[in-house]
Amino acid sequence: MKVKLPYENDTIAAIATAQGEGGIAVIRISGPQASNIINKMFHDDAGTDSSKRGSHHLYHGRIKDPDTGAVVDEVLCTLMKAPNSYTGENVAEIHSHGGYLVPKKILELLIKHGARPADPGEFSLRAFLNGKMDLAQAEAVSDVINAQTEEGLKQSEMQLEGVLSQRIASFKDVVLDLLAEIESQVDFPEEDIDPLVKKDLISRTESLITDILSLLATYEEGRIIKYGVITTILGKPNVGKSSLLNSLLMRERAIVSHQPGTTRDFIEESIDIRGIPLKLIDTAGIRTATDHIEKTGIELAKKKAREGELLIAVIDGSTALDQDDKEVLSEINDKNAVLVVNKSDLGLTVSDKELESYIQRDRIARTSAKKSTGIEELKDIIQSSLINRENYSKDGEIILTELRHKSALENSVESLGAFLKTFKSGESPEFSALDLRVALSSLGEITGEVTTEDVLGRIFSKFCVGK
Ligand SMILES: Nc1nc2c(ncn2[C@@H]2O[C@H](COP(=O)(O)OP(=O)(O)OP(=O)(O)O)[C@@H](O)[C@H]2O)c(=O)[nH]1
Ligand SMILES: [Mg+2]
Repeated sequence: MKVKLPYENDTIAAIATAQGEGGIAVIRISGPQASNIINKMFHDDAGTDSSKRGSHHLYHGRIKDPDTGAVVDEVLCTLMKAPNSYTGENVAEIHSHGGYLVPKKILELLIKHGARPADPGEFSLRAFLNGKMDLAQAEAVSDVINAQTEEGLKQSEMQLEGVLSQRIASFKDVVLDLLAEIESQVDFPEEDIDPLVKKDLISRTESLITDILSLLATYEEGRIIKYGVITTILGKPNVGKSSLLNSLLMRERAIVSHQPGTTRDFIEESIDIRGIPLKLIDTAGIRTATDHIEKTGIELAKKKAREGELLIAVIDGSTALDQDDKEVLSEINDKNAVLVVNKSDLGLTVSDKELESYIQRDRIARTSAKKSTGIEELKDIIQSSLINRENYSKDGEIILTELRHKSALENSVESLGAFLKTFKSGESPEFSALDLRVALSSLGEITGEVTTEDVLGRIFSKFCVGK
């Protein structure tokens, strides 16, 4: 989306619900002409004069084509007058019957009578521009819609509530205080700063840097929770890869058979492991195959393993390691990997000692995919291989999920570091104040006080239409 500031305040409309079969659909319109346009086509049951209809009331009635008088649908309609609406403008919502045709017809009527089709995210963009929410909150709207796990949703809801924004505001307060004190010195350039005051300013800056760094450390977890991890299951034929997939999913998704070479193509499934969304890929067993289709499947399996962020290598622990297993284990290399020693119910013959040269002991899980044992331990190992335990957030703590926020915080730490350096070396207060101003502006980028048309365009174009 191209955003041009200042924003032209026309009237936009879109279908806000997912297209397709459904009980109801919501068509939304926002802007100065919203009520005029709605009043041309909505007729409530009581025949109320449109000027007498209350704001934030739900009216039952009909949408009629203003040109022909033909009834389009029986609907519920509400008008939310500015500034008390999502966008801060006049907003109307029509709740019509669902499906493809009815909402499309209503949207066409709105457009014919003066509205413009909304761009993706344009309602939220307007909400941001009209001060209804800050930029971090607006970003959270799309995160709530796209959340893949309960944990991801919880984080997005917290960000939407403004928890991250408050944290950033508390950082900004510290910088503003520092700035006020430093700038008060500008008027007395001939006097040196009291050493006690200087010491205090330094220690406040240092503790601010520590606080920002501790928020930055949560990004590892945040990124994973938001975007998920592509995870490939790799192993020679018949070791139980598909059984393991089924066991993790707790349903019979993939075909399992005693015949080696059962899985040919790869199978992709999403799963929530301890709050982490994994895209789990079951692949064809790795061996020296002669069959063309199987060979292609094996090449694909290796490719998937190299592309994935996490590798789950599987061996049959009830039999000795052979050349095919060793080839699979060689794929671990320097990858983030977990090793599953499967078929533990048959008794394990492969020892840790044999596996040590391939992988650390704490990355080895012993399972029986057939009996679903060892699966919880495997989940623990997957979780700890993705998120460093020390960085794990405490319950209810906000974490960083957005690269944009991470970069801005890193920049602010850099500027605070530069401030410390110049300030400690006794540079003029005016000079050190400059770095504090840059730090403040980096923090302001997160909540959107400092922003550009480009940044806004990039953020809101990722939204769906109607949000
Ligand atoms: N006893 C025992 N048998 C298992 C276990 N896991 C899988 N099997 C059996 O091993 C055979 C192969 O299982 P699959 O899950 O199809 O193996 P795979 O690794 O996907 O095999 P390919 O798709 O051919 O590469 C089946 O007969 C499974 O029932 C286990 O933990 N214990
Ligand atoms: Mg299989």
